[in-house]
Amino acid sequence: MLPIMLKQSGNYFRQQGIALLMAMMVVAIATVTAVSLVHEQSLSIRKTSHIQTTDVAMLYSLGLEDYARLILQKDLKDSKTDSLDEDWAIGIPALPIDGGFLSGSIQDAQSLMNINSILEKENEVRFRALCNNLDVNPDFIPALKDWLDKDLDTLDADGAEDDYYTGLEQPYRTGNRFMSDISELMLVKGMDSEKYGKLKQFITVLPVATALNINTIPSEIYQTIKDSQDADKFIDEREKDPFSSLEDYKKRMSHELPKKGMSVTSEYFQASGQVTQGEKTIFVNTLIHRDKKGATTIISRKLGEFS
Ligand SMILES: [Ca+2]
Ligand SMILES: [Ca+2]
Repeated sequence: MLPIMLKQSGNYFRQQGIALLMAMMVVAIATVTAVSLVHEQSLSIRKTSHIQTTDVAMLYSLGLEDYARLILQKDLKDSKTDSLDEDWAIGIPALPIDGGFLSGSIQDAQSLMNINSILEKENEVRFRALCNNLDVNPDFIPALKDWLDKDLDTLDADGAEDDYYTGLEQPYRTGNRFMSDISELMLVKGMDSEKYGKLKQFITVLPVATALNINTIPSEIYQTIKDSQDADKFIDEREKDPFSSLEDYKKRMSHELPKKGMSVTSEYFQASGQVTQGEKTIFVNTLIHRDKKGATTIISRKLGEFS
């Protein structure tokens, strides 16, 4: 019996893990729903069935968000690094609920290039390499830096500050601060939907400059740090066993990474969910910060209905 158990143990524990996740999620959703329903009853609000359906879907969406926070808190107690073989990285497939179904996933936001960081030279160099590898013309980068920097001095001929944007047919002003949503990039001079489409899956905006987590970055981001010939070995090594530290990386890959801006842990995670109730589908995209003690904070939330 024992050899069979050992042989099956990986799969067995994986299934146990998923069962536990489902239980945590049901509790999270039930708690949010119960609290909200009591609140609604106390206000004695009468609503049409359309609004009620949307409201229930919204509550399930917030339940998914609570579930994401719980699983990230649990993760910090269970592990010292963050990698793609952990429970938080297991997506929730379409799960039946009363009147519909829901699904969700969590992505490590530090697996992506944080374009709010590109005022730092080494990050600009990496971002330029990403553009080059994806065949994206980098002519918008000076204007992006002007958008992020606080002053109104144009960097060079490709740069742009208020003078440029206020002269447009539909005028607006330069940001002069970190972006709060990646779609803001579309406002920057020189950016267009083709470039945005190619870059979008590899970039993000976070409220502070952040390190890249080498246990979660895609090969395309790795290739902005190290030569592409190392990328296959890097992904193979990481799949065998996530890197426990930058020192561990050095031992196994036989070279060092830049000391600055690299990590094996993450603090920012993007939780995404979809809830379908009848004909309505609600989506939620929430950026969560988890501090070193495991406390989670919602940084931003997009909650809406697919039309
Ligand atoms: Ca972890
Ligand atoms: Ca500026």
